[in-house]
Amino acid sequence: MTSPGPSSRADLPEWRALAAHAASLEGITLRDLFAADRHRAERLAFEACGLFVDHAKQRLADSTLPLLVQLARGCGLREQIDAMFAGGRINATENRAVLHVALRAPRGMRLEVDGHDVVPDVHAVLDRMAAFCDGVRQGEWHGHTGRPIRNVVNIGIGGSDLGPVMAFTALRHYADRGLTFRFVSNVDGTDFAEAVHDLDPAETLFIVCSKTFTTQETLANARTARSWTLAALRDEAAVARHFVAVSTNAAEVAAFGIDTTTMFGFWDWVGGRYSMDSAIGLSTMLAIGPEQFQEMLAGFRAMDEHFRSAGFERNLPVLHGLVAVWNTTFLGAHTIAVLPYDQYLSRFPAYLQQLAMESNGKRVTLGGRAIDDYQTCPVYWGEPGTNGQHSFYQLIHQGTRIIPCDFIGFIQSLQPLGRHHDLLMANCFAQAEALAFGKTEAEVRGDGVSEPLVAHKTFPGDRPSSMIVGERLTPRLLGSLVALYEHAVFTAGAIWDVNPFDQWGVELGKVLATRIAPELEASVEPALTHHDGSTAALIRRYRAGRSR
Ligand code: G6Q
Repeated sequence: MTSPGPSSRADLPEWRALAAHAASLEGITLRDLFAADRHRAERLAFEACGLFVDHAKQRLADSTLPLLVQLARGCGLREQIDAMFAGGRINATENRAVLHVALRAPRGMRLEVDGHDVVPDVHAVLDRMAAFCDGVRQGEWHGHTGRPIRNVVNIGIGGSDLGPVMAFTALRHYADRGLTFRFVSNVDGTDFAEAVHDLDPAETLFIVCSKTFTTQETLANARTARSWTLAALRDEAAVARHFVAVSTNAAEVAAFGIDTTTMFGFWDWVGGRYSMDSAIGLSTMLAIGPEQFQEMLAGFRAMDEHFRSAGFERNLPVLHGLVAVWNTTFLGAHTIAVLPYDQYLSRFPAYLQQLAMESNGKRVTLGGRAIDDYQTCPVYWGEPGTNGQHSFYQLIHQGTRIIPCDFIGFIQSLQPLGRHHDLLMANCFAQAEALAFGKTEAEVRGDGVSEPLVAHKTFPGDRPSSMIVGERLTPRLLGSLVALYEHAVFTAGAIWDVNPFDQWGVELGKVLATRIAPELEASVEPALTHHDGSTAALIRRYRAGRSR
């Protein structure tokens, strides 16, 4: 696992050129950049797959994008894209191919892993999912007592939860309103209890989503779900009608007691956070139906094709990834705010947090070198507009840190009510404008503001943002939007020389929790000498209270 070329990306001539370029932009503001180029807005806006992406309000001078594109070439991005689409084992630390693009490949296309064309396998699962979803939606698949399924509870965590929740929330407009959907992820029993408190077990279907089927939280919730179901239906045979599984691990699914004929499979070349369009999307398909799910896949596929074939200079995911690298690694931003101006995208920032931060939150290169000479992934966070404007936007406008923003909005609302949508989008555009251009001291004085308040009412501006605009939020558009970010994350990972497809950083906490759980539950006082003083004291305090 050694990476070719210089030991650090920062030693590349293209990197050095960009670092020098960033330094040369010191003191040049967005006002200056707009004043110098009347065509900036056209030059820095790009469009593909139904998405219009405007980077004009980013701190990009004439030569910035060309230099970033040269860096991408110098980092071997083209070769890495080709290797991904060729089914290469680019997830080197787990020795796996990375082929989520095969999940949306059309019938007849060939994508191979170790010489095996995986596309027919993908479509076989999609066909089984569609038959099952049609059965449930049409009432042919019913509960153990013959009652129709009216409630669907997805049990899963991380990649087996965030994608399904985000997609269901985003596409609710297209969902069958006769079905109630709930999502249980946390090992906190409250999550399960609140999700089912008003549901009838005779009408409830559980989808247990776990790639490995060994995840502690998911298995704990699935066991509790089984007890809850059997307490009401009092027949083991009910499990077969009320539980289906989505997994790569048939043996563990069978060991849990779920019939593998109602298991929907996927493959080790699909990472959890890249799996919402695999069988992990079963809840999505149940909600919106197989046809709309296919529409979503078509949106993913269009962006895949664009990513694979478009020149880097106009390639939406490549440019998006490069702008993120520019802001964080070269201009020093610590975080990126994701601000959807669409209530249906309320869970999109949370989804994107995992996608970006679990992928690129790494401190060693693919070759194993500790990265001590540049910053990798920023913190992603956000909330839907306009709510965020009344809470944290203050800091984005006038705080001491620069926080680049991704605004996301639509021309048409799915819920056109009076002036609501015009007001929503007016706020979206206004925020980006205010962040970029601010309000100078002179302008504030010009408003007649008293001298002691001038500094407080001044907006420094020069705060960068990108604007992503779609016509309306459809399943197809959602697919393209998610794929835009998937491939932008891939692009940034290629520049940072990290492996976006492993997640070793989640392991240590899991191991320690497995050790601590029996210490909390033991009837005899356990020896806690292997813990630090703080952790041992917390365990003692918990034990003392637990038995009260
Ligand atoms: C995602 C991660 C992680 C994973 C969960 C659930 O990329 O691998 O979030 O999805 O830990 O894992 P299982 O699906 O195996 O239960």
